[in-house]
Amino acid sequence: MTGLIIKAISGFYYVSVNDTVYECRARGSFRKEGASPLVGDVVDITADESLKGVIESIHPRKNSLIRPAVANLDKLFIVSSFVTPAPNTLIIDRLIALCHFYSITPVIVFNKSDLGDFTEFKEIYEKSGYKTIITSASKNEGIEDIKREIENCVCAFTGNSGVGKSSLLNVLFPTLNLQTGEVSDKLGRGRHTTRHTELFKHSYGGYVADTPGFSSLDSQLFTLEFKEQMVACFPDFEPFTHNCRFLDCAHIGESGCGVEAAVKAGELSKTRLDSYQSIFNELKDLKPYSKTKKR
Ligand SMILES: Nc1nc2c(ncn2[C@@H]2O[C@H](COP(=O)(O)OP(=O)(O)OP(=O)(O)O)[C@@H](O)[C@H]2O)c(=O)[nH]1
Ligand SMILES: [Mg+2]
Ligand SMILES: [Zn+2]
Repeated sequence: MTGLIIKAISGFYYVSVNDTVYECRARGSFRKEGASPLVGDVVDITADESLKGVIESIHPRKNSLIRPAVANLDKLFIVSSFVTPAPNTLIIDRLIALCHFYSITPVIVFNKSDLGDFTEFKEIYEKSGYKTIITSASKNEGIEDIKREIENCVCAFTGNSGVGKSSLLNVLFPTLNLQTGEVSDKLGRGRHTTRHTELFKHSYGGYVADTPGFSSLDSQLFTLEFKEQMVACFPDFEPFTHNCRFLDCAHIGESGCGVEAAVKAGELSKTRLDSYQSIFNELKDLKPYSKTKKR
């Protein structure tokens, strides 16, 4: 049988086959091959009447992310909230770059609009051509816009713990009844209420995943492949790179940089260039692995 992994908890994979869910173990060889199954994987399983089974093989993936740990995404909703925690453009921009790298469409969501004004943030991302939605899970704002975006695709909600990912999904699909958590500690950090990634089939054609929130930047951009494609992961720079004086301009402060000029002219947000330069600096010393063996 062929099914979709909708949840993975402590070595068990829950595989949905025509809406029947089988509790599966992965064949031992996956671990040896370093290719563990992921939520979102299409898999072939063998199972018995007790709805227990074994994952025999994983179909080729369109893409896969480490965090959130999910495969075959069409779209990623990058959720921030106005306060506790406040939007961090570097985190948002890293996630957007990752989306471009893996051919996932990013949608930028600013939640908790009942607590403040997101106009400034919305402008940054709309200027760069991204779909940007302002929502309030508490006041039911922007929910229709999210609905339109989740239609007919496999998508996931990601963002810091406490921004309201599960709350938004509960407003969209009240029957999910997902657990949500107070943001109460003094630093305004969420409590990591959602503990695992789970895909839900919904009535608008497709699947949506709630995922555990994170509390810091992660390092999944640290690859040589990403470094080589980095400029393509900032497609909003493209209209301006033609104006760079030097053909090999890296947009890190060279004279006559077209991207910097666009920022000065107000055509591109400074935060986008700041994020690019910050990622560039992180990756600049990354080199192909040396073949020299350790003694
Ligand atoms: N004022 C306000 N509070 C909200 C809104 N959306 C969510 N919250 C509150 O924010 C807190 C965190 O919400 P969750 O939905 O648990 O956040 P999460 O992003 O799922 O967090 P993790 O599961 O830890 O990653 C809860 O107390 C919610 O009631 C909103 O639009 N406005
Ligand atoms: Mg949650
Ligand atoms: Zn340049």
